[in-house]
Amino acid sequence: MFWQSAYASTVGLPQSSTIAPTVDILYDFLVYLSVFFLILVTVVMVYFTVKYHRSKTGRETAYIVGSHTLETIWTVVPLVLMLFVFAWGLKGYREMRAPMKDPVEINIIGRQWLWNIEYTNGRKTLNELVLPKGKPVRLIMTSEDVLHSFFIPNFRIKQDVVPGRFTTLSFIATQPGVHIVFCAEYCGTAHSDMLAKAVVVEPEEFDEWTRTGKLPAHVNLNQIIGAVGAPTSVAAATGNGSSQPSQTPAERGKALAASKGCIACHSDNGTRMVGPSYKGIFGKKEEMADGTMVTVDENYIRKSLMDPNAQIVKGYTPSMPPFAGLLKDEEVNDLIAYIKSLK
Ligand code: HEC
Ligand SMILES: [Cu+2]
Repeated sequence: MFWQSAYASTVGLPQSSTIAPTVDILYDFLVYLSVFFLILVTVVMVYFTVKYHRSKTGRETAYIVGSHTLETIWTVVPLVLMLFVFAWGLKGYREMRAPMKDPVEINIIGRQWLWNIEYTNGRKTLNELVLPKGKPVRLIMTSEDVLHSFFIPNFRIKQDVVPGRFTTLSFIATQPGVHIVFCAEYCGTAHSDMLAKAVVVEPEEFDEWTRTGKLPAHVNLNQIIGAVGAPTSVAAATGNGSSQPSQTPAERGKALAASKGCIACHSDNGTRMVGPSYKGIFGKKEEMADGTMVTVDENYIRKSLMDPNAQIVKGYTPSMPPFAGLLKDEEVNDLIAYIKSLK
């Protein structure tokens, strides 16, 4: 029956990440609250319809001008309820957004209509996100063309993927197996085929996979957990993860820094040149020429490359040429990985 699948696909999904129960409890509360008021309003309405029916003789409609008490009640009660739900939602949101300790970082580039995924050792996959069970993971995502949205229903996480900047998702997956990933932002004709699989394995199996590209034998990529009504042709093009990476993104970034001429102005060993050294800048708080403080993160570096004069590091002249249009998204990711590696 349609209502059974509707139920299963909204409230009956497996809870496969640490945040999933937090999201579900609030969702259930909203559903039960709505049902409570639906019943309350319906019962009162039906009761009044019968009680004050026109056929009842000997009654004259009273002239009622209003009631401040009633109006106050039906304003204040929903207000309090809404604020309560807001505070509860905010708490969950902040939990989701809090930075995690030593996450496994994974770069994702969305494009019409697939997901390119790359790990810090250079292993690349198409539409196949392999994850270690019970370990913090941080996805660093961007889009090459239009807006996409990375959505793993079983994990209860969803984030827009935006061209020209990075957005991130942090989570801990708890259930081994294969989970479906949807693009949740309409992005053109093949949007509904923009599917991927999140494959959760034990941490040792994950390490093995990042080294060799071999998933453990017990993983069946066609057995998707809790995918009610999901298309059977999910991401047919999964799994080119078996090709051995020849270089890590950081190594490619180092080569790029040379070939794109960055080394003329930037050192990797802390020496000040025309521009600041890359060494140890990632994650640092820096002062800009206008006195504002910024934290060097992925978005800041991207901005520094594309539009260097938007934010000038204090003590330097704005002499860096803009690289907008000269660097591909992959190259920006590689340069960031390189700068990150210079601790
Ligand atoms: C002509 C010299 C020059 C070249 C070439 C150059 N930069 Fe810069 N870069 C600078 C200067 C000067 C600054 C500091 C002023 C500013 O913030 O724009 C800077 C700032 C930066 C910052 C911010 C550093 C910080 O401490 O906040 C990053 C990141 C950066 N450059 C990366 C690069 C990369 C990557 C390339 C090559 C693709 C590159 N730069 C090429 C001169 C250069
Ligand atoms: Cu999409």
